[in-house]
Amino acid sequence: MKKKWWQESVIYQIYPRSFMDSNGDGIGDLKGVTQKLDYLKDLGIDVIWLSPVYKSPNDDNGYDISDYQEIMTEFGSMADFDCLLEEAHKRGLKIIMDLVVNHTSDEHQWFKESCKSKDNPYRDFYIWKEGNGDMPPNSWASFFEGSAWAHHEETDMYYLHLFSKKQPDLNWDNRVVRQKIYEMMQWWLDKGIDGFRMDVINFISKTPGFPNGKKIEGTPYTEKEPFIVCGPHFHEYLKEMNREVLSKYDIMTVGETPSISVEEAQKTTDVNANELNMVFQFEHMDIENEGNSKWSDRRFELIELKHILSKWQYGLNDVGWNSLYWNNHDHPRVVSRFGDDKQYWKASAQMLATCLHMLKGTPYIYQGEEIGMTNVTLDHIDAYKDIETLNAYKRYTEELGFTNEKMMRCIYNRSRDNARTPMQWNAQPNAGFSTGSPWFDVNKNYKEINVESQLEDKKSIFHYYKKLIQLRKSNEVIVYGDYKLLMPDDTNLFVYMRSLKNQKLLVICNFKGESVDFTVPEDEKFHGEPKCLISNYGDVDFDVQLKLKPYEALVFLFD
Ligand code: TEU
Repeated sequence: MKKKWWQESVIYQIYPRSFMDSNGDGIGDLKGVTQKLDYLKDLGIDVIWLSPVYKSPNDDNGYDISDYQEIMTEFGSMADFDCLLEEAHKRGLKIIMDLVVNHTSDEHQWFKESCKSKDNPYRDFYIWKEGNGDMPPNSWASFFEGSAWAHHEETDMYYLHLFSKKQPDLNWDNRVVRQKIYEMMQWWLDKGIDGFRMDVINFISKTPGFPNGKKIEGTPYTEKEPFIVCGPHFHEYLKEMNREVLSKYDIMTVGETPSISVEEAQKTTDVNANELNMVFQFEHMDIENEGNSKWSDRRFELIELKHILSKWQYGLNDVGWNSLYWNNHDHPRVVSRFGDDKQYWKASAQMLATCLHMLKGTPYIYQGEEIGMTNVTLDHIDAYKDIETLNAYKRYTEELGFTNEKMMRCIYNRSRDNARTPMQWNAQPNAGFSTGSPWFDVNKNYKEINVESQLEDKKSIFHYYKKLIQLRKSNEVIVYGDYKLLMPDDTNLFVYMRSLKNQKLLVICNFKGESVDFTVPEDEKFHGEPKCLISNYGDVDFDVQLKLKPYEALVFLFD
């Protein structure tokens, strides 16, 4: 396979609302991002993924777009965007934009027109259906609670919204809709942006007839996934988009694809398929789910995590390409989730970084991950902002019998707001994020966990990430080596090997807050001079038997 720049890159996700506020209004903005470009350059990343910065009423923090070609007023102006792009490019950093085209905001001009009458030219831009008597057209639930259909009084019909009521789904089966989207993408690409992260892109093609699936226990709803995930025209539309837009530029694309299977991911990311470069699979993000619900207070099990990640490593080894991530704006902070954010905060954050960055694929870092930012525990539900969290709290406590205590535990465990507290820049008020009053609470631990202190400390999590990124640039085996899981049944250690030509990389990660013994499996032979490439407690000489410290990570290169 021909090598690609995006395979050798490391991508850094910015959630602009919480990154850096340049004008003291409490909300992060584009000028704030520009101010921090040198910081990102120093970290060593190659590409920035900007979460949505378009005009939006912010029902879902910008994932509800009312104009794709305008910048959200709170974030600045188009001139600010152009300046950011230019300054990023000057530093050799690329920028990819979030492309949210499964749905728009209900305040988008297209939707406003669509609502006017049944024969409005824009009516068919969205998915309108007659009700079933007094009931919605089918029994699908929205991802944000309640029916996935909203009743429109004036025309007495229902429109589909897989997410909030204010996020009506576009009708991709309408050729004009697709054409409008492609034109808009082209407009951004002609500005010089370097690609797209495509929001729930595998939901764009729905099964005609909108059938009900299996009943979901304890709810009035039925399963919708079989009819929305990688639906009948999914690949056809992606190929069309690629032909008409993507293939004309040297860019990268990553699809956000909940519930995607390995087979579908292969079909989507196969270079010969001409669809997308990579996708975000969700299996390891759903690891603590209870049945269909993410609202659990369970902790993950390492065996299961190893099994999932290995499945994806093997599955996309020859065909396709993996995106590697522990975090984004929708998931809890990894050091709290799979590590220990108290006693072994630093060691476990570094171990987790090692474990992810040595896998095969393109690594993504979510803002604050590089300094080990943690989950947040706000005292009261009223302090939370995320629409998914707030709606779930209401339904689980009012209808499903969860006590406040139980639901708050689930929220501490899984809420998207864990990832959305402002970036911790220094120990000044509001963590240096804003001179005003931040739109969302700063995590109380900002005096201990912040960028400034970690820049000074050569042994910090920040410097460890920096080294991991540098290693990728100087060791092809990290990018292209084949993956093999060792010791699959070990409940404490995640051990794997990467190999390319004569080189072998042995990665040993201790997921336990205790010492654990390691013995090289008998059938594995390592030749050549072993070199410790990186480790989080100081370098160690290779031996066939080792004692790993709590959350220790060791990477040996055999050359
Ligand atoms: O997320 C899609 C998605 O699957 C999430 O809603 C997910 O189910 C949930 O966050 C898990 O808790 C994308 C965006 O990343 C998210 O921020 C948006 O809310 C959503 O699409 C709608 O645009």
